[in-house]
Amino acid sequence: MNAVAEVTRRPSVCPHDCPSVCALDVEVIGGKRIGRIHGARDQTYTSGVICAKVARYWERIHHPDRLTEPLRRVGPKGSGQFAPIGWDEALDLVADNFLTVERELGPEGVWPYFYAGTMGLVMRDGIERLTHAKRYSRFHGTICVGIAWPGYVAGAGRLMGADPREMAKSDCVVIWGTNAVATQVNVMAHAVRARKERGAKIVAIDIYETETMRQADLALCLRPGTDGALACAVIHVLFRDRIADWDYLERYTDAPYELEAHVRSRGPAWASAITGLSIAQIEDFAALVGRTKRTFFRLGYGFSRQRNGAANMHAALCIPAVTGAWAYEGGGAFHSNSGVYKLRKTMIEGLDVRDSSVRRLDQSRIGSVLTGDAEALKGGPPVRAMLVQNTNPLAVAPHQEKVRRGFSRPDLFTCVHEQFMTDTARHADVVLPATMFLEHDDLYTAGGHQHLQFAPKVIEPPEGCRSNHEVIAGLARRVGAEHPAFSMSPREIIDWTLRESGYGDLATLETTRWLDLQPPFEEAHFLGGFGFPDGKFRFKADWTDAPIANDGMRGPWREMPSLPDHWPINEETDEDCPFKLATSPARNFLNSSFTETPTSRSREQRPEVLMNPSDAARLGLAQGDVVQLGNERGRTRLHVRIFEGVNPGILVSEGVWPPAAFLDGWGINTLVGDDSVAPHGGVAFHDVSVWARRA
Ligand SMILES: Nc1nc2c(c(=O)[nH]1)N[C@H]1C(S)=C(S)[C@@H](COP(=O)(O)OP(=O)(O)OC[C@H]3O[C@@H](n4cnc5c(=O)[nH]c(N)nc54)[C@H](O)[C@@H]3O)O[C@H]1N2
Ligand SMILES: Nc1nc2c(c(=O)[nH]1)N[C@H]1C(S)=C(S)[C@@H](COP(=O)(O)OP(=O)(O)OC[C@H]3O[C@@H](n4cnc5c(=O)[nH]c(N)nc54)[C@H](O)[C@@H]3O)O[C@H]1N2
Ligand code: SF4
Ligand SMILES: [Mo]
Repeated sequence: MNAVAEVTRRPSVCPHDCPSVCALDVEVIGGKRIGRIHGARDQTYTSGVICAKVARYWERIHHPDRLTEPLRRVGPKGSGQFAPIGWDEALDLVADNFLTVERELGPEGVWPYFYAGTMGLVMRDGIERLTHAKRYSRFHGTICVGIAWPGYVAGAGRLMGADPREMAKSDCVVIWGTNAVATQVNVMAHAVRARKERGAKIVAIDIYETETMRQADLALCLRPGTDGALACAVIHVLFRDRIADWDYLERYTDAPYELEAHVRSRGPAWASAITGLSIAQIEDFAALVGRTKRTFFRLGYGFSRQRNGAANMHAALCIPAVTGAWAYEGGGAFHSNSGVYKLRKTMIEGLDVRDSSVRRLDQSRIGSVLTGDAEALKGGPPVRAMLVQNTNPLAVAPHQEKVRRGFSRPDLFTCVHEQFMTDTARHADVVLPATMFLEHDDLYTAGGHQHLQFAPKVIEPPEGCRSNHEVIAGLARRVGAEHPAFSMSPREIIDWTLRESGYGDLATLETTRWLDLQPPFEEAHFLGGFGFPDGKFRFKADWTDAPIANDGMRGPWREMPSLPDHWPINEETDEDCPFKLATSPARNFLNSSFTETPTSRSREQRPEVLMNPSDAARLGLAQGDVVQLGNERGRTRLHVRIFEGVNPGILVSEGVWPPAAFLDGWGINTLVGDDSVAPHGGVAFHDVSVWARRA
């Protein structure tokens, strides 16, 4: 008998590290397998649109290479030689090692390490509860938002902005430093709607011709790390041509006269020399945003991944405060809404047992931490044991040579909880198989919008896989960590969190699927004042007073400009390293995730570097030749793609490919620095000086 399996639709939420956090309708076949995934139509931000890689998620969740049994290392570190063991045996082994390190070095010798492979709050952040309950070394998450957020809050005082759905009501949408077509497709959907329905202009600002740039009405392709100069020149024109909104400036900003005087010497000619844009392009852009009150500045992460990125984010954010666009629906700015939720995370993260005197180690400096850099270790003991969940530092973290050297240390014990045999898992002593989002319950906030969403378990996991929560609870029992949430279910933790935060309860949220927590117009547009005691937008950033969680001042923060400026602190090119490299996202991958799925893999083909034809000719390179890139941190070989859409002297390599996909086995992050970026740390992924030669 060959009965046709029944297809049902179940609600869910995309767990991947993407500002869109889409509401999903998932086809479930015969109660067991996943079919096509659709965007939920009635969630007003997702509005039925999701990216192609998640629509074909069956490729990832039913992938034949998924990890389904705990493994113990039997060969040298990184060799990939493992033998299966039982769950109890595996957890005992991890606990024994953690207890030994604790006895010998104190609890700070253990460093639980995680990131946003899943954005579900219970599965992502539950590991913090174990950290705090045991006083293990704390984790300072800087790799993604570390530069951008301080730049935004230095001006606005709070991490929120105009309702992102208002983009559809704008007359001009400026997509600044984000390749939205690839990285958060919904931004494009709303902007294109504004173009169709109201004739809105779309401006894109990037350093090469991305798909987003191709779809824009005005595409500004500037030199990497020069957005601050562009912003200054725009502000110069706004004052010069008397299109600055002085009523708004007087009422809502801290130092408009100083700003006006300051940008007088920073006009289009000055900025043209720095940015590489023409004077006419800068004038046109300034006139457009100055004369279009409903201009929506959608500020992305990409342009913050420079050593001067925080200053540039702040500079760009100053523009709508000069035009007064904030006062209009469809006007203002948006970077992230992470500041709107204000959830009580006591149960999820164990905040009630957190000891602030325990050292915090910087996620981005994992290579330095693991290779014994005293400053990165904050003068404390070495790290000798790690639990890694939801992240793949051997591919995604900067200065890969140091990271790999660290993970290869014979005296370091590593447990990696993963869905696939990533590079990080391959270097582990114990590998544990993890569930995927459709196989567990979780609660989701978002960066790119304002919904709080619940996603229930939809199918059973493969036999052998356990959720992050189960692993954390299982380890807690074995290492003597105490907290009530270790014996609660994810549903109980979510219910407690919702109730205590004033968001009803889980039963209700499960029925409604999401809560729209967008603050009222007046608040989101800061019409009652910005997030500082005097309510004023700060043109004069006080970098030591950023109202955002941080771990103190980092990098050359003392040299940061206060008023918007071009801050020339980025890696210089010179005779030895004449190219600037950016490591921008690949459309079909999400960081290192989806590098394992067949369609994504075949669309992206292989690691490549985009190079202008004139540079290629000078180096004697033809399309598809192998090129070697290097700097003082290391070198790697990959194929060249000759491309007119990247300017001479600029190189772009898209995607965080597994190191093994490169000809020498060294990933693109071999070239990226792990020095702390001002003011609070983070990685300058798109600010890399390199040499290039025919290999
Ligand atoms: N398909 C896909 N989607 C993703 C991801 C992915 O890897 N692939 N990653 C996810 C994650 S974790 C995040 S944080 C977001 C990030 O998404 P985005 O906010 O889009 O940030 P980036 O991907 O870092 O870079 C965006 C663009 O900034 C450009 N850029 C680099 N330097 C500069 C500069 O100095 N000035 C300007 N104006 N532009 C510059 C890059 O070339 C790139 O095209 O995307 C998420 N979504
Ligand atoms: N060169 C370069 N490097 C970059 C960037 C760049 O632009 N250029 N971007 C940086 C940015 S913005 C970020 S945010 C980081 C992100 O870096 P990562 O956080 O490492 O992101 P992913 O590569 O997606 O890896 C997440 C891992 O989590 C696993 N995972 C997913 N869900 C679960 C789960 O429920 N449980 C467990 N145990 N595991 C799970 C996935 O299988 C995957 O291997 O990368 C950074 N690295
Ligand atoms: S656009 Fe982002 S949030 Fe939406 S489905 Fe794709 S990866 Fe997930
Ligand atoms: Mo990120």
